This record gives sequence, C-alpha cells and structure tokens, in this order.
Amino acid sequence: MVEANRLSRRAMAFVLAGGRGSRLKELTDKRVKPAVYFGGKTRIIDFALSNAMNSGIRKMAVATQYKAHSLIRHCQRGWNFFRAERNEFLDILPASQRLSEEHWYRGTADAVAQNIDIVDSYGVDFIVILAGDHIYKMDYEIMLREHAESGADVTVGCLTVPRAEASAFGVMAVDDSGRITSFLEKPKDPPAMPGDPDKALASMGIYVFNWAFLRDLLRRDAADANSSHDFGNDLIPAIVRDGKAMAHRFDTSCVRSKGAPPYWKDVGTVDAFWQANIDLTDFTPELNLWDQDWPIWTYSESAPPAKFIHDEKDRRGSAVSSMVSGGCIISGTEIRNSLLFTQVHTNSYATLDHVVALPYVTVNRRARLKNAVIDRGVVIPEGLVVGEDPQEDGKWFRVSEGGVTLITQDMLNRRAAG
Ligand code: ADQ
Ligand code: ADP
Repeated sequence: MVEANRLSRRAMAFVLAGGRGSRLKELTDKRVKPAVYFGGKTRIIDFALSNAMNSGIRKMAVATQYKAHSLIRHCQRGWNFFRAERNEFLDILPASQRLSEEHWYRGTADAVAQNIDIVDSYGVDFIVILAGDHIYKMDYEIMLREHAESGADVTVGCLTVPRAEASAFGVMAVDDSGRITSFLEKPKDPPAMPGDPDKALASMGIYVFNWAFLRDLLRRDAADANSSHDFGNDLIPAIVRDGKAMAHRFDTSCVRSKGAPPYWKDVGTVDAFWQANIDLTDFTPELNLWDQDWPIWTYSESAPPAKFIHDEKDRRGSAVSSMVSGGCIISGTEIRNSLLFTQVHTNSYATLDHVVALPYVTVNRRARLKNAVIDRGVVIPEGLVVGEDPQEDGKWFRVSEGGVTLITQDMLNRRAAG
C-alpha cells in the first residue's frame, strides 16, 4: 500500500516517447525507441513506467508521435491495470493536432504544452517529466520531496558522466546548495566538475515541476517565435537564468543492489543496446532484474517454460551464462553469454555466442552466430555464419562500429535474392 502522504499521490508522470531516434538503425525502422525490446521480457519504456508505478505515481501519460503503433499496443496490453474509479490511469497522448492544426509536437516542451488542458483535468500539484528511452531504476518520490522542500521552480535529475561523453547531454554546474548555476545543452566543450577534470554533471532529461508554474511557462514559451519548444534547449536554461533550478543527484534515489554502482543507460546505439543486454548475463549484473522490491512491469505473453533438448544424435541443447525466456526451445544448440527473448527456437549443430535474439527468432541447423542482435521474427537460414568475417557480414547486414552485427529479415531477404 502506498502511504497517503506521499507526494507521488499528488503527481503525474509525463513520459516523452515521441522522438525520432535513428541511432538504433533498423531496430527502430518499425517501432519507436521506447518500444524496442530490452532484457528478455520487457521493452525500454517499461523502466520509466515501472519506476513511476513503484514510486507510487498512479497517473501517467505517454506522448507519442512517430512509429507509435507497437508502443501504443504495448501500453494498452501491459499497462491497463489502473483503476479509473480511483482516479488512476495511463493516458496515451498521440500528437493529434488537437489545439492547432499546424503542428505535430515541435519539441519536448510542446508535447506537454499541446496537452495542457488534459493535464489540468488530472488535478495534480506536480508533474514529473520523463524520457521513455532510458534503462534505470529510480525512486521519483525522493526527487519529489527534494523539489518540494527546496521550493525550486524546477528540479533536474542529474548524474556524473565521463567528460568525454558529456557532449550528448545537458551539462550543468551547481553551487553548494545544489542550485544549478549554469546549464548548457549539448556543449561541444563540456565544462568539468570542480576538482575532477574528467567528469561532468549531466542532465538525465528528468524534470520535476509544480504544475501551475510549468503551465504558465509553457503558455509563454508557445508564443515565443525564437523558441524550439524544448526542455533542454529552451525552458531549463531560461529557468536557470531567471528562476530557481535545483539539481537532484541520481545516486541518492537510484535503486540498486548492494555495492553496485548507480545504473543508468541510454541504449541509443546498436553497440550500447547489445552490450546492455549481454551485461545481464554477467555473474552479478549491475542491473538487477531479479529484485522483487522494484519489479519491472510489462506485458508478456503467456508461454511455457524454456525447453532444452538433446537431439537424436545426443547433441546437447544447452545455454550457459545466458538468459532464456519462456517459450524458447533449444534443441541441440550450444549457447553462451546470450539473451533469448520469448519464443526463440534454435536447432541442432547451431551455436550462439554473445547473441541477443528478440522474440520469435528461429535459428536453423548449423548456423554459427557471434556478437549479433537478431530482430524479432527473423528466420536464420541453415548454416549462416555471422561474426567471423566482418567484411562478409557487412555485405548483407549492418555491422556496428563496435563490431556487432544487426540482422533483420529484410536484410536476409535481400541476401537470399542475391
Ligand atoms: P536528448 O537526448 O536529445 O536530450 P530528446 O531528443 O529531447 O533527448 O528526447 C528526450 C525524450 O523526449 C525522448 O524520450 C524522446 O523520445 C522524446 N521526444 C523528443 N522529441 C519529442 C517530441 N517532439 N514529442 C514527444 N516526445 C519527444 C535530453 C535533454 C538533455 C539530457 C538528455 C538525457 O535535452 O539535456 O541530457 O535528454 O538523455
Ligand atoms: P533439430 O533441428 O534441432 O533437430 P527440431 O526442429 O526437429 O530440432 O525439433 C526438436 C524438438 O523440439 C522436437 O522434438 C520438439 O520437442 C521440439 N519442438 C520443435 N518445434 C516445436 C514447436 N513448434 N512446438 C513445440 N515443440 C517443438
């Protein structure tokens, strides 16, 4: 039971899930990044939504725009357990040009601005703005409390990152009280943290606002012809300049297993996506999906347990240091350090090594796959070898900078056609 005095009961989560996002290449050809599968059962957006749920928030909205079908279907199937009669819900807000017929969501702030009347109708005091595309576990109640206690106009979630990677983020400086004194969106030359030239303080793109304050700000921003209507580009820098913006350090609210470092990942590239999934097969993974105190909720099909079969020649079907989901059938295949989603079927004499196979993949006999991501529903033909000769792989498949091969059915069809 959630305590009645929790601020999360007076807050809503607004999840931004409408960005184009193209660095995941063909994995986002048909689905937006938040809808991409992650971790064997879940999709990326389940992390933000589960965090909200586990923090005690019972009002959620998801703003969608591009390639939203699989995301909407997933939310409808998996996040339909709210009780409307207790004023609990998850609302899907497609860019439907409700207020003006001129624009889709122009930027992240516009995605909220175009739904001001809807958010108003929820009657909340606080709004927690989240990105739908990060993997992490975080208790937003702690951030809400800090926000309320400091009397800030906005509180921005942040963490330290290597300075060399900081150009991808909003980078801030804070004073001793935690007040943000400067905020630069994606600076070419990110400022370092005091006393630590190799680190920078990065925005996670997570913001807590008093709703009344944000509503006024959004109305003014909507009328500003010079604004790109984006939180990171426009609104946050303006509040740092003219108001009171506080930083909230993720390491005080992250949910982690004992001794593990704070875990927050943007699985925005094929390499990062592959690595984060493979990391789950580690002896003690930094991201603990087994934690019953902070479950990651999702829609999952009902499927029988995974089955491992010795074939007729007594070839062993086995998986070591791997995660194998329900509905999988591993028949005479040797599998190492791999993650298999629901309903993956593999056959005799095949080997999988450091492979991420999305749902409904079939691997036919004698295929040898290494360091690969296989898209949903792909049928790997008999004898296909991947991960041994990057030049050959590159002829048909997408080989990432880090040497991971992404395989989709379209690529295999082109290869089959010669
Ligand atoms: P970016 O990583 O560039 O920077 P952005 O492209 O603004 O993030 O997307 C943030 C979220 O909003 C994503 O979930 C995306 O899908 C969604 N989104 C983008 N455009 C949208 C639109 N028009 N309508 C609806 N949703 C949209 C931001 C901040 C940085 C911060 C990083 C952290 O601007 O300051 O450091 O996030 O990752
Ligand atoms: P292999 O090519 O490795 O010999 P098969 O495709 O012949 O593998 O299947 C081996 C075993 O896997 C079967 O005997 C059966 O138990 C199980 N199996 C295969 N496909 C299915 C399926 N669609 N539903 C249930 N069980 C299946």
